[in-house]
Amino acid sequence: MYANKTITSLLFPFLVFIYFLLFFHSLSLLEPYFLLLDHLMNDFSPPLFHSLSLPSSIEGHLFLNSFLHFLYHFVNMGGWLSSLLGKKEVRILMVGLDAAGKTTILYKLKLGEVVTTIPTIGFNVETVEYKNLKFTMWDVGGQDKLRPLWRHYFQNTNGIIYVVDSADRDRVGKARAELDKMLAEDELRNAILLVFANKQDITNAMTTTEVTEKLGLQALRQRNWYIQGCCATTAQGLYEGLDWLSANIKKTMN
Ligand SMILES: Nc1nc2c(ncn2[C@@H]2O[C@H](COP(=O)(O)OP(=O)(O)O)[C@@H](O)[C@H]2O)c(=O)[nH]1
Ligand SMILES: [Mg+2]
Repeated sequence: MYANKTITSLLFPFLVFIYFLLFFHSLSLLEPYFLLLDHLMNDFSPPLFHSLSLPSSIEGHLFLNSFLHFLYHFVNMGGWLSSLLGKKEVRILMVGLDAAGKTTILYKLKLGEVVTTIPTIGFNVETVEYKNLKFTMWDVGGQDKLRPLWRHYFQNTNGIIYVVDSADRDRVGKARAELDKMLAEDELRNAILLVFANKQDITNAMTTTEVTEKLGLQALRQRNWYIQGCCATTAQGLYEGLDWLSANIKKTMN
């Protein structure tokens, strides 16, 4: 009788806890719909409001918008919880020569706010965090004096995105040299490599086959790599590349 009571008193809070976890998790599954709704509200709000005869006044719009934001953050909390419980943090390093298109890619992905930090003069690091995903990015090919600073960002990197300007035939040799130096770093030995052959929209740009050859990718040993042609300004090819990255990072993390 006494033991029974103890078990029940322990079981109840436990069940309540599990219930809340499941509740938040199920909410996180709805996130894409909330995002879509939010997007629609922001971009097409006047026609949408008229057609649905929702309040078209500024106050009404603000109210709906903040309500959606509240819902969105509420839902995101579920995502945060489930990432805390299950998924590990994923770190992606995006590097390449200046003007390759890295910043354009980062903004095009619309993952959130891009934060620029300048720890030392001449070393700009841009970061974006999206759920359990951390993007860190900077230009390579500058002063070698700054290289020791990079190490700090290498640890626990799951994937490298190397961005190449396919139209820049003059500097592809330099791009190769920088890639080789990067891949020689011990902390990056387990990181998989995605090469974005960017600016495919420019006539006479090198094809992915040409970029593969010029970077010497075929010669890479013990490195899981993939090359994807893309155009950062139109986002063409970006998601195909990231699909490969996420599928292959998943494999290494299990
Ligand atoms: N035509 C074309 N221009 C691009 C493309 N991606 C980036 N650019 C341009 O290249 C320049 C450098 O891009 P940016 O993102 O600042 O390069 P980063 O130095 O690697 O960050 C900018 O003027 C971009 O608009 C592309 O796919 N096609
Ligand atoms: Mg940049």
